Amino acid sequence: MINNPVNTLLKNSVWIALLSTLTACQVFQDTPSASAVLQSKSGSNLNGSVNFSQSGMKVLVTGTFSGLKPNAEHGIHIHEKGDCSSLDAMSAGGHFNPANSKHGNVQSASHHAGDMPNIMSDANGNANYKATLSNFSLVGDQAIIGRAVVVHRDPDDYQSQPAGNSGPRIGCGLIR
Ligand SMILES: [Cu+2]
Ligand SMILES: [Zn+2]
Repeated sequence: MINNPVNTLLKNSVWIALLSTLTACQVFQDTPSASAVLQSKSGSNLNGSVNFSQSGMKVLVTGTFSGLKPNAEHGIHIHEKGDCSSLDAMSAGGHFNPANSKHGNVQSASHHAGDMPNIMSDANGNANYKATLSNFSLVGDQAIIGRAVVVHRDPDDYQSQPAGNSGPRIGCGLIR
């Protein structure tokens, strides 16, 4: 084939189109998301869902809840097992803790990968939740997909071991 300038231009255009398509796919794969629909547990009336969206090294966590005790804080964590089958959600195991750390506030030096800030409910027992966290991920060895998000009746005190003394597990959802 003769390598004239028009042919070269055409070939380059095809390559640019192909590369653009590949780049678009790559960007899509680099921003994974996941969600969990909560099942009420321990005899609670909790309803809710939690969404996770990866942005670089951070995960944006958003959630909506109803049926909580009004005007109160409630612990919420990632638990290690994606098993919400038991009535008290104990089947979900302990806090996700691949680094074998102590339980604590996500803003302090020592905390589990699965630790999160408390939910705050309003006067009607509803809550909107939003937190940007870097202690877990949707990809790699800190990944939470396939694990469970658990909501508790009481506040996490961010100190007591091994789980912040946040009381019964009133909701559990598989992260997928
Ligand atoms: Cu928990
Ligand atoms: Zn913990």
